[in-house]
Amino acid sequence: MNKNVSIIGVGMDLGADRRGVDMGPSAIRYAGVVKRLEGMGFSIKDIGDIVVNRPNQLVSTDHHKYLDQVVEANTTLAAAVSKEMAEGRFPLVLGGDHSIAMGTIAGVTQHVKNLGVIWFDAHGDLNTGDTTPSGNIHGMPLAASLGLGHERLVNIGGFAPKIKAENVVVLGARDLDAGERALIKERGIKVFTMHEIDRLGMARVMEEAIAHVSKNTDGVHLSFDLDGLDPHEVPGVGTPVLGGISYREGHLAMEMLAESDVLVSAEFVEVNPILDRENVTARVAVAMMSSAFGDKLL
Ligand code: HAR
Ligand code: MN
Ligand code: MN
Ligand code: MN
Repeated sequence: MNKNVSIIGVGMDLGADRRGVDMGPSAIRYAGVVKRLEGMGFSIKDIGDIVVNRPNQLVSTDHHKYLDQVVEANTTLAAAVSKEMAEGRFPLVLGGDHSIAMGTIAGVTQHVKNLGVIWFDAHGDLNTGDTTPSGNIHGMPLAASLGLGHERLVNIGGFAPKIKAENVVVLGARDLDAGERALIKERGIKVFTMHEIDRLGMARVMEEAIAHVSKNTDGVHLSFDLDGLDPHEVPGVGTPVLGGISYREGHLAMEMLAESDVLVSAEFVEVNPILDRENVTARVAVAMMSSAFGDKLL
């Protein structure tokens, strides 16, 4: 893996419409991400946080809360990610609500033509303005990256679509809305729900997932929503769903990803320190990162 890593924080919670994940980047830094990765031999450049403008009241544009601010922050993020990659560095983005994946992926795909994506999440994030039950944009970034939904979200970074449905794997899903289920079937998106993880085991699921996202792609992006893990282990997430991936399974998944050596970029999102205890969720995020980056026990 690329030994030069750029950390980019995005302290945004507008896509979730609930306070707390704006402090995610601070919590992850406090949990020692820089030291941990430096200890593994990585050269870390922390570029700090992207500026996010927060209005003092809710602004909603037809089924999309805070559309202007989310588009603006993601446009800035896409440029920052692209700049770091142009300098030959691996972007490691710290969220923030999951809407920031639109900006990360828009930046990465300026350098990687056919990008595979592993979407680690309790949710599908495959809603559009027509199907969203909440108007929260963090439920839409995977759809937008596939070119579906509001044209301003779809065109972040100035081009669309960013990725192809056949190059995506969703891992850990257990709360999918009706519109998302329909889209998964219609587009044939590969989804390993908790049912498949229970049934096949994480090792087999990851073998299949890695093969799927590596086929006909030039690199893989890891979009890691901490709520993919079980809330008993990571209570500090905005939208917890019971019955998630265990610490051990998540850890194994990340180790297998490291062994496959396909990652070109990664983001860790939805850490909410307000709902956490003793910053354990951010500490788990750092542990998952170090495994994904090839930390070895022996
Ligand atoms: N599916 C629901 C919606 O679109 C909830 C999604 C959001 N939560 C997340 N994203 N944390 O993964 O409103
Ligand atoms: Mn998500
Ligand atoms: Mn989620
Ligand atoms: Mn739901």
